[in-house]
Amino acid sequence: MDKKMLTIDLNSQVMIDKAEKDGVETMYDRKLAMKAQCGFGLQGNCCRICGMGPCRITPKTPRGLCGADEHTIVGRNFARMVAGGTAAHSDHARDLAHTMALSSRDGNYKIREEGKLIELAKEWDVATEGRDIYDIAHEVAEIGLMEFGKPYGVSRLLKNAPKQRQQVWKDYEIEPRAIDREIATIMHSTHIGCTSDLDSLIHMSLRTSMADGWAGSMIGTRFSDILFGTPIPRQTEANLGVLEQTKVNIVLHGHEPTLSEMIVLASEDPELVALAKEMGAEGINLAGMCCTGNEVTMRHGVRIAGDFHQQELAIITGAVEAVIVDVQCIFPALAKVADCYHTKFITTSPKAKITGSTYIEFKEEEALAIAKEIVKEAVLNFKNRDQEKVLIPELKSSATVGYSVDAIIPQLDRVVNSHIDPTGTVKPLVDCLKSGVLRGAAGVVGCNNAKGVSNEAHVTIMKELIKNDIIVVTTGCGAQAAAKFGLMDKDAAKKYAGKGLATVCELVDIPPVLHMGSCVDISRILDLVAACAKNLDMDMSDIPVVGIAPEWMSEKAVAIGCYVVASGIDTYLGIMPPITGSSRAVEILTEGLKDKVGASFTVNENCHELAATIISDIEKKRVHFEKLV
Ligand code: CUV
Ligand code: SF4
Repeated sequence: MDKKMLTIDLNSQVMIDKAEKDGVETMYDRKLAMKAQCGFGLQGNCCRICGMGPCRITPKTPRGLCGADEHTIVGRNFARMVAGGTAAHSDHARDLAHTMALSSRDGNYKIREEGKLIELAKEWDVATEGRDIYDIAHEVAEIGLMEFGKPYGVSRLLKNAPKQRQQVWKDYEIEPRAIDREIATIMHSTHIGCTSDLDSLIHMSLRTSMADGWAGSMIGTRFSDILFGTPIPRQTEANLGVLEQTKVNIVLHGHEPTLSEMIVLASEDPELVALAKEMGAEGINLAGMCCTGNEVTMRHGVRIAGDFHQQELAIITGAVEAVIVDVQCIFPALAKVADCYHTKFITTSPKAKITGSTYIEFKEEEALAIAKEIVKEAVLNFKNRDQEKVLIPELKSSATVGYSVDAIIPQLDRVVNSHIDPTGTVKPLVDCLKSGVLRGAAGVVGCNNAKGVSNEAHVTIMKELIKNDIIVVTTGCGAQAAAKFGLMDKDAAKKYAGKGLATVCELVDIPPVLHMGSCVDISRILDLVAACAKNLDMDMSDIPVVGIAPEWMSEKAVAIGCYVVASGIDTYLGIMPPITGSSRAVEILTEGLKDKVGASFTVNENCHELAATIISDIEKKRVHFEKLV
């Protein structure tokens, strides 16, 4: 098979050829080498939870040594994926809460968004009158940190949901308690000899995922906005073509804005810019990758180098002086690829030390100084670039990004600088949904998965949806696919959108696909759907909105899928999760949950069929919706 057929991105195809020529192995080589994947693993019915295993379920051995059947084994594995994903997102949020606790008027981390802090303080019953903004910030940070380990009570963010949805959570008993507690409970309950009941394992998975969506991720986004500013629309470009021949190229990859914000500052430092010129470069060019890329493009318009599947390919351009990473979604392979070029692969987090990388530990207390040290490493490395090994592919697309809820609402309202009123100002959006000018809204999110062709499902599905007047909001690597393929260009509405959506886009001057941020920022999508539902006095499950993860791969994505379903939003996956070993698990997740939370999963690995199903389901949902309005 031709490796290049494994991606639809033309730049990636050029780089796959170059890798071959340079003798560098990439994920695409490893994918072809790994011919058959383990069938038990694919179905989720291999158990390695205790030392008597691994136990694999077959018709001849229908139970593990302890007697666990396929339903128990699949359920436990699934629950552990949710726990892993919730842990990753929430630990990211915890770091931001610690950063807010450190914030000070003359320190590296300041309060940028006082209004948002005060709004949150009021929500959390923190006194604001006559107090120093930093005292308020520190108290809010402390309360945020308590959400991780408080001994009693449930997430304090649940009350942002419509009351109907809160009741569903109460009745089904999935209101999450402290975030760490939910994760620990899953690890405990899936230990050998605890929960074997599948319904209970799935119930637990949903409750834990709620600690991600309606606690960890929400804290992550709110605190990031308070510290670094709420995104507003801005212009940028995306794809490997944003790397520059004549500048020091730094790729920022990973997740937490605490590091990347400081790198952005450091890269503008006059001394470092002067040093770059001394080295013979014209300046310093930052380019983002994965969710860190999303964070810095949303807040600064930093251009996007690429997505999860392009991390090796960026280095293969031979033009990258440093890849700077913190946590999550970083291929360990980057160390080896970087070795083939002059690129420095710089890890910074004690939570993600990678063999073969250069480790410079990032500490929030000395943030800017360390960021400058890291950028300096990159700048000094420019002289080592081997021009003969450089090939920067040409393509890049322009995109308008930065659509936080706070930006979308006034834009749709055509009122600039309006303050968000969670019940009032979504009216224009709600009216478009009611009248059917917009048939519905879809959140298309998530990763790239080598089980399919990189970017194909994202781009196919998004194009189909907008053609059918379904407005798309996106985060994560889905957002990067949209940006790379021109779907975030304001001209995209004319080219690809149906008549209704195109009219709305032209009227309010937005692209048909809106970039809402990183994966953690899916909390923004929850806020938006909740605001629409409240405006209509409906449950979130009553309105024609869907969640889609066409190319998901991470445990975080599994947690996200679960909390989106738990929020009453039907969720469509383009990759089958490892659950097919249990017919009952499939039945509960794709059907049974409907009765409990008003939504469920649909899976189809054919993206054309999946798009058609989504469109027809949205139309079905409209019938119900139109009766209610
Ligand atoms: Ni957090 S989780 S590959 S970077 S979206 Fe991209 Fe997004 Fe998946 Fe990772
Ligand atoms: Fe086997 Fe049971 Fe141990 Fe799993 S927990 S490895 S099924 S004995």
